[in-house]
Amino acid sequence: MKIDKEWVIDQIEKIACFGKGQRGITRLAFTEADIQAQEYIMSLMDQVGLVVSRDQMGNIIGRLEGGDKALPAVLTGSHLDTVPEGGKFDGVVGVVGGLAAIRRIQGMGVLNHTVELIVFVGEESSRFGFATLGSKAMVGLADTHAWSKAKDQNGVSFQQVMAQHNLNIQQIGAAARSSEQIKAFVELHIEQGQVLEKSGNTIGIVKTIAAPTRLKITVEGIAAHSGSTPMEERCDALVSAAMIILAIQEIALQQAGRGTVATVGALKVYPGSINVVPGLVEMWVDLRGVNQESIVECLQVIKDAISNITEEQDTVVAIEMISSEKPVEMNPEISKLIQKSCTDIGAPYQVIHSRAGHDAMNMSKLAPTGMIFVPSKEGISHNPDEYTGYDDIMTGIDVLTETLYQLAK
Ligand code: HGY
Ligand code: MN
Ligand code: MN
Repeated sequence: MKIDKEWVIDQIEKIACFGKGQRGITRLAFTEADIQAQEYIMSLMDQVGLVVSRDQMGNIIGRLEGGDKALPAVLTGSHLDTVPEGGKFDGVVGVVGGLAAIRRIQGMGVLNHTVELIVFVGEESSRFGFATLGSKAMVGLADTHAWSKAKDQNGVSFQQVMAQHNLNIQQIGAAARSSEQIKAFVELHIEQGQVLEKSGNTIGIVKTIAAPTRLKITVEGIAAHSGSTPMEERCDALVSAAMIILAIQEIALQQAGRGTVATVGALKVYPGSINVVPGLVEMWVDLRGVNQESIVECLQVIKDAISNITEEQDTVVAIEMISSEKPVEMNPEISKLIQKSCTDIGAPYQVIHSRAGHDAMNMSKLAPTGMIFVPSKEGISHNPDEYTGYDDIMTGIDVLTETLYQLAK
């Protein structure tokens, strides 16, 4: 069945309405806007004739039954939740593109293998601090103990949010699937970098996915009166934090040649009043790379720098490792299949690393996994100006369709 570009544009634009704000789209995991987008996709899956269900984590599964039920399924999918003030393409391209590919496959007669479209919940770490919740649950890596203690910025616990949606955190384990059930997983996603745009290629075949190492750093000083406390008698937690942030920037720049990056993306100052010398600062660090040695070295140099700064500043620092995931290689056989689809279709492609994390990182532990990238304009993502041309998205859907067909026929 020919899927016209207008249908794809229409779906992406409709989903973009859920969580649309003054600046960009904010559709955090399990918020009203996220649930609305999920319900919209479930209704689309139903309209298209898929068998629609949710697992115990809340992941949505749309099945196009194959001719031989005994055979393992071929999966595609991505996520609908966004970062705060995000764009309309991150994750959505893989969900809408996956549905468009399945609609095309429906027109090719009944294939042997079942094909499934998955909408993974909670891919972004923005709300609860843990990334790719849904795919972790699907591969049996749910950390229900740590997740049960997670709270969002408003103090609402992950456990409460699950319960609000009739999901029981203690039953998340039942969402885990066995590798016998799944033949392959292929995810279509925007690049979120500028490699494809600069090279003029439309398709990126992902070789390695950089995985996040994340820290929470708490700096303790002494809150004091901003007027009556002499400069030399202060123990200013925010000054120490600022020195740590600059040190992290410097250290990451030294590792940049090995592809490692570090970001301090969130910071909280207490008590946060103009007339109080900050007594406490919390900050969150996101370290990424495809070279594990460089990540480990970067982490060690950051820790050494922190202890020097706090000694000099007479402040106290605690470092909590939130996560430390290793870079993940995509399956060479699946990548070869994607490459063959590109040549058969005549889509210009190249092999690429993913600097962003994805559900495919986890799914690669369950089944042979591959990723297809389409270009991001000026490499912008996690930003209201995130943009991917619809012709490029359609080429990505062409490649995804051909790859899924070859796997499922
Ligand atoms: O943070 C990431 O890499 C992705 O957006 N989850
Ligand atoms: Mn993202
Ligand atoms: Mn994403």
